[in-house]
Amino acid sequence: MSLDLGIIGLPNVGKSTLFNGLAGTSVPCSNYAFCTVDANVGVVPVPDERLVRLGGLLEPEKLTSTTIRFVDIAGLVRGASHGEGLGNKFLANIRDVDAVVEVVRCFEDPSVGHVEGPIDPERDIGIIETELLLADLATVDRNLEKKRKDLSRGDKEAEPAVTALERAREALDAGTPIRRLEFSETEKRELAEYCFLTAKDVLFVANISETDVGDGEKQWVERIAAATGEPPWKVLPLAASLESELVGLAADERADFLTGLGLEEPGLMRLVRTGYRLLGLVTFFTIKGTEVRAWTVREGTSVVTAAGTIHSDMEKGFIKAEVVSFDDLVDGGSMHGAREKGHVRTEGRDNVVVDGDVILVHFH
Ligand SMILES: Nc1nc2c(ncn2[C@@H]2O[C@H](COP(=O)(O)OP(=O)(O)OP(=O)(O)O)[C@@H](O)[C@H]2O)c(=O)[nH]1
Ligand SMILES: [Mg+2]
Repeated sequence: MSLDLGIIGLPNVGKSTLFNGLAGTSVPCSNYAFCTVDANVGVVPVPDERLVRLGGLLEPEKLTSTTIRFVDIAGLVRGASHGEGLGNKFLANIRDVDAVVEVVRCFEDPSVGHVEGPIDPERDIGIIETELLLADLATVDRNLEKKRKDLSRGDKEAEPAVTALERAREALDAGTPIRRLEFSETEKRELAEYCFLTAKDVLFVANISETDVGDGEKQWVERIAAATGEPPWKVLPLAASLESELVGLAADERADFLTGLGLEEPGLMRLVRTGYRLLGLVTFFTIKGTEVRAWTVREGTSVVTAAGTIHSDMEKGFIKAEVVSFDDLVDGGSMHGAREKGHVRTEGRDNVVVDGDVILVHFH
């Protein structure tokens, strides 16, 4: 799998600016609301120090990163569900993402208008939450009606869907995002097809002023965490305008630029780390012929399922896997060296993949 993130927020909060900073692109960003109409999609390699180390150690011809996909959509406004602004049809562009990145404007800039007036993260978060709740409510109503009809026509199979949708409706009506509910496995299966927006995990990006980088970040993180009831680690303070300036720089200039700002790494790295933590993702590596490659799976994935993400034949014909941790491979200096030191384990199909595992799959 590749991590798939949808970027949302009010107009003019810096979504496209952030997208450019993350995806290394230059889609239009400008000081007027609804600059973005059609969604921008960017796929970027996930930076991983370990992959670079493996490259140095094993000298493969090809190093392939795992990827992350960003979708930047139009700004949502109060009343979007009733057709205000661009409406909310474009939310369909992010129905199938793994998680949502909500950009909250925390930068003051009189030259960049805010659709609601003064800077007020709490108000903005409330507006977006309401619009997402209403979008989901519309989805529930459309489908609940259909399923109820099926049920009344004697289609017993519609029953679990009706029950699950009724529970979702009750929560949405009370202003509760679907992700806060506990569902049975059956209910989860029934609801999965509707791709509810409020069911998705959310990572908040506080788009702060350049002058708030460092000491000024904390206040924004605390405010957003308090307003959302989420733990502070789910709020990432970033200055989108600085991130987008990084894009045009060469690697050494980039390092100087970051150091000058007192930053250790680009926002992309921090966002990847938070995104992986949010979704419980881990990275494993494969060495095949002349290629060393990184892959992403959910925590708790068995090695046979992980093999399936590489190729379905590997899952079907799975025999066994040779597994060595990244540190042990580095210690051995090569696969051969790691074997000699007894670092390489032979594992069966149910072995759980751990972050940093280097895996060699044997299959028919
Ligand atoms: N001062 C300052 N300006 C910023 C920052 N981030 C974005 N901007 C400016 O704000 C304006 C809007 O930025 P966009 O990235 O287009 O905003 P958006 O959220 O994509 O807006 P829509 O596509 O209209 O929904 C642009 O003029 C940006 O240069 C920031 O961190 N600081
Ligand atoms: Mg935009």
